[in-house]
Formats: sequence, structure tokens, C-alpha cells
Amino acid sequence: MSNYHIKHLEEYFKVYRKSVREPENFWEEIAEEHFVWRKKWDKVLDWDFSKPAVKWFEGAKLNITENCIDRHLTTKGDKTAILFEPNDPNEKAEHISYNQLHERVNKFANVLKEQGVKKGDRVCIYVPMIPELAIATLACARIGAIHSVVFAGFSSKALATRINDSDCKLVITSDGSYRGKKTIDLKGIVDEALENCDCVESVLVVKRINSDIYLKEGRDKWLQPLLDNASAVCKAEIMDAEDPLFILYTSGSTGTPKGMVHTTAGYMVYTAYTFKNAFQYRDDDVYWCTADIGWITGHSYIVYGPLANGATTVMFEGVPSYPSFGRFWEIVEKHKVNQFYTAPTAIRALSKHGGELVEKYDLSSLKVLGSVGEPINEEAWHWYNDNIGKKKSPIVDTWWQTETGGMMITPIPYVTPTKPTYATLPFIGVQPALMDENGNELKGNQVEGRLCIKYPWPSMARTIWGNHQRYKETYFSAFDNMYFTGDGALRDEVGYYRITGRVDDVIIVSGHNLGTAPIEDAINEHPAIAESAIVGFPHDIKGSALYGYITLKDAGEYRNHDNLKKEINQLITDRIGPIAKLDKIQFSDGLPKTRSGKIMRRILRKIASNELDNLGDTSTLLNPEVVQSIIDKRL
Ligand code: 7RM
Repeated sequence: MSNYHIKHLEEYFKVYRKSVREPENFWEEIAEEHFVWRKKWDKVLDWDFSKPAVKWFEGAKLNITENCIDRHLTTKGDKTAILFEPNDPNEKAEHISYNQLHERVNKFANVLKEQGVKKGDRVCIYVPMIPELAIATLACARIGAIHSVVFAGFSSKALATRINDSDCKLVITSDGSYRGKKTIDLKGIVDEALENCDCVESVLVVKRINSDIYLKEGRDKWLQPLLDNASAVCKAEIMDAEDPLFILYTSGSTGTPKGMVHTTAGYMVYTAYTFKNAFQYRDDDVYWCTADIGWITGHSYIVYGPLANGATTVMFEGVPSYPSFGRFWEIVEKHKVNQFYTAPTAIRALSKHGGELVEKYDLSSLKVLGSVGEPINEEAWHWYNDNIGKKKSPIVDTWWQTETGGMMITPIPYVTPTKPTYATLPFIGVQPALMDENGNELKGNQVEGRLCIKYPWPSMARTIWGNHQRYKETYFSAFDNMYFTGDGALRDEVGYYRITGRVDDVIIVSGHNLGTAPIEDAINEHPAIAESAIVGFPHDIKGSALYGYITLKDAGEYRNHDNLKKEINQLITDRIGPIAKLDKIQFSDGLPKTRSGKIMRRILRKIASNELDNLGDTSTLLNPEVVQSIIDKRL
């Protein structure tokens, strides 16, 4: 039996038990047998959550790019590593083999060196979803520089904050980017940001849209001529297991973004292992994750996890709606995608706008469907299952976070029986705990509480860049000796987990704890409704009452809104009980979303509570314009 590839439920239980009883032996075996090391570790794990300090594979020496690229060259040199699908469907897709990837990463790494980048330096990567984005991250890893990828949809202000926080000395960007019918002037955004960043010495610019851009003398350079002159041989820098690999910023509920620091060996081992199992990846499969590499999902499951397994990973430059809402399915058909990984918000949009477009395409290559980023509601789960998976492809609802580096609670497809809206069972090596408000662990099944993790796993973030104290306060102070996720969860009668949402989304109405997700699920069952978000607002008698923001499908616009409101509350009464009925219902054209598609309930909560003067920064939203229209129509 290979513990690396789980194929049956009994095997999962057996391996899981081993991973909990003898974690060090377990991870040592996985690390030993499936990766290449320049030197093995002296100690598998050293940890103390009270500091907090966690070290995996201490003393080991390696380079992650040797694991993601070099070691595949003898057996898979000609296999496609990265399959690039451009924004414009008429532009040819690009197949980058492992040999070619090797050459391009080495050249890029040599260019970085020439620019004076050294081991431990921070490099900001602000590049759209083109191959150079993945290549740039790997080039940094090749020479031991710490990459900080900033999603190329963030504003200049957000970019400057992130560049300054980690003192980046070099920025990689492009002249611009394509997004559906639009082009975006990325270089202009970088120029604006750099007016406030003294740490940046040079900027490398990838040519993508052939726009006429300004190059600042002595600072900015086109990348291509430098690559043309660079050697294709760059020795991999030998890194310590615990050397930082990258920083990735995640916004907290308050304050400045947190630069989560991920280190080398543990991150590599865990992302590779979860990728293999959660997608049941087999050698000739084509895998596609629709996320952007600017998010952790892209880092772990477009770049590192797939490449460490020698997989073919699709990178898509465009958007789901261009040239039509059938684009995702067109790509699945064209590249015969076997594993498809996306977010519930995309699933809902695709079901709303282009349900009939699905039929046009041959989706028979699909074997596994993934979901990530927020709780997947019941209606979206069924639509995905019925229309995309044709009831044959299991849905893996993968719960995890930027901070966890890799998937934490997820079914293993064809192994773990799935259940709609449930992330099901902890992944191998993950020890979840549900806690009550008094800090007691809720043992047994059929309990609901705050989701914590009791024991270290290899890919956990080690600190917040420049602020270890904040790391400790945010994640290790709510409960003794535990990592607190900020999420709530319940464990059902067989031990399956359902993530109920951020704990700050729990609303107590007349003394009853109500999770927003089940109420939203009930509402979303209504055929006229596209999306909903529930928040609490202060109420004299109930303490808190419920305010619902609801967007309608096109068909719903023609309905009488008062009747709709009655039907919504009837649905809630039927599904949950009268206690969960909404006091106020506002129909709106959209809901404010983060760039990664999460509904910004914080803003909706403030509007519902009439706290309009302190809405916080809305400029990083995907759709800042909806905020004003929601305010104008508030109840
Ligand atoms: C991977 C990612 C993390 C937060 C997390 C949850 C929510 C993510 C799921 C989910 C329910 C899921 N990282 N979340 N996945 N909630 N079911 N399958 O999204 O740092 O951007 O967000 O996202 O609240 O704490 S993240």
C-alpha cells in the first residue's frame, strides 16, 4: 500500500489514524519517498503553539524547483507542464513542456540575479494570468528570493501597501492585461504605486498587450531582451527547509493586510500530497483550476502542487463571461479537462447566465469537480453536480485558507462519499476541533462550534511578515494551544464537517444562534433568486434581527416584490423555522464582493445598521459601484 495515493475509504481511515498517532513517522515517509532532497532533515517536527513556533523537516536542504521541474525531465521532459489558454479564444493556446519550463525558469532566474536579486530578497510580482506569472514565481524560488504575488486586479494603493510592507526591491509586471473585451493598464498602476515605494530599485516589464508605456530611466526594463541574453543554466539555490518561500497577503477583518509567510519543505510536501489525493490526479490527466495565481489557491493548486506531481496544469487568462458564459465549458471540451476546480460564486454566475450554454459542449472528460473559497450553497452544489458533473463526477468541497497553505477538510473523490454543502472529513494529518465560547472542546458528533486545529500540519503559515505578535494574537490566542481558523463548523452524525461561515457571521436572534449560510441556502432555492446575503442589525427586542440583501435573476425582475418577500419568508419558515425569518428584505442589483468572490458582509452589516460614515476601504472590491446603490435603497 502506498500512503501517497489513497484509493479506498478503508485506506483513508487507516492512513488517517497513522497520521494522527505517529505524525512524525507518517510525514517522514511521505517526504522521503516522494521528493528530492539535497540533504535529509535532522528532525521531522518541532512545535510550540504558545510561541507560536513550528518547524518541519528542520535541517533538510532542498530547492522546490528541483522538485517541481528538474526531477521530471528524464521521464516527462516533453509532457505539457503549463497549458496556457489566452483571453481571446482565437489566440492559440500555448503548451509549455517541462523541458521548456526548465529553460524559461532558469533564464528568468538568471535575469533576476543580474538585477541584483539575492537569496532572501523580496520580489513583488504583479502580473496577469500569463505564463510569465508562474515562471516568475518559480524563478524566485530557483534563486531563493521570496516572492510576493499581488493579484493584478488590486489598485495602486493596495499594491503600494503590500510592496512597502515587505520591502520589495524588484517588481515584475506587464505593460497591461486582457480581461474579456477590456485591457487594463497595469504598468500605469505600478507607476502610481511606486511614487510611494522607496524600496523598489528596478521593474521588469513583460510585453503582453503591446501598449505604448512609459519606462522610467534606470528603473524599468523590458524583460524579453534580458531573457534573450540570459543563460539557460541556473543552479538551484540550496534552501533550508524553513527558509521562506513566499509571502502572500490576506485581508483581515480589521487593519492592514497580513503578509502570511510560507516556508519551503513543509509547504511543498503538503500541497503536493493534497493535490494528488483531492483530485485523484493520474499521469495523463489535464487539470484546471480557474483561480488566479494572485490567491493562495493559485499558488498551491496551479503552480506548486500540480508541478510537484509532474501534472499538466491549465492557466486561463480570461474571464468566465467572455466571449460568452459558455467559455469555461468550451475550454473543458477543447483541452479535455479531467479535474476542474472553481469557486461557488463562479458556479452561481454560470448557472444564472448561461445554464443553457452547458449543453453545447462535450464535458465527458471531467472526472472530478472542485469547489473552494466559501461555503457552497445547496442549489449551486446541485446545479454543478447535475449539469457539469452529470451526476458522475464527485464534487470535492475543499475547505482551507491562505494561512493553512493547503486543503484541510475535503473529500477524496471516489473515496469519501460526498454530501451536499459538506467539506466532509479532515485530510490526512489534520486534527480539527470544535470549540465552544468558553474554550471547551465539543467532543462527539452532532455538535457545532468554532473550528480550530489542534496539531501542526506541514504547510501552515509560520508567521505574519514583520509582525509575529499579530500572528500570535490573531490565530493562537482565542483558544489555548490551538490554531483558530475564524470559521464556524458543525460535525454531523457520522463525523462529517460542514463549514458554516466566518464566526463573525453568526447572528444571534432572540437568543438563537443562526448561521447565515443555511438561511441563504433556503432563500436561494427560490427560482427567481440569484444570490443573497444575510446580516444582522440591532433590534430592540430580539437583540439582533435579520436583514437580507437579495439579487434577482432576470425573470425575477418582473415579479411583484411584495409577493416575493412573502415567498422568501415562507421558504425560510419551511426550511429553518419562523425564528429565521427576515425583518428586512432589500432587492439590489449586486452584492459587494472581494476580488476573490467572497461577499463582503462587513459592508452590508454596516449599511443595515445605518453606520454609514465608517464603511472602510471599498476600493479593493470587485464592484465598488454597487455599494452606493445599496446605500441609496436601504430600508
Ligand atoms: C482557499 C481560500 C479562507 C476563508 C475560510 C472560509 C472560506 C474557503 C471554503 C470556505 C466554506 C469551503 N483561502 N472558505 N473554502 N468556506 N467552504 N470549501 O479561499 O484565505 O482566501 O479564504 O474562505 O471562511 O476561512 S482564503
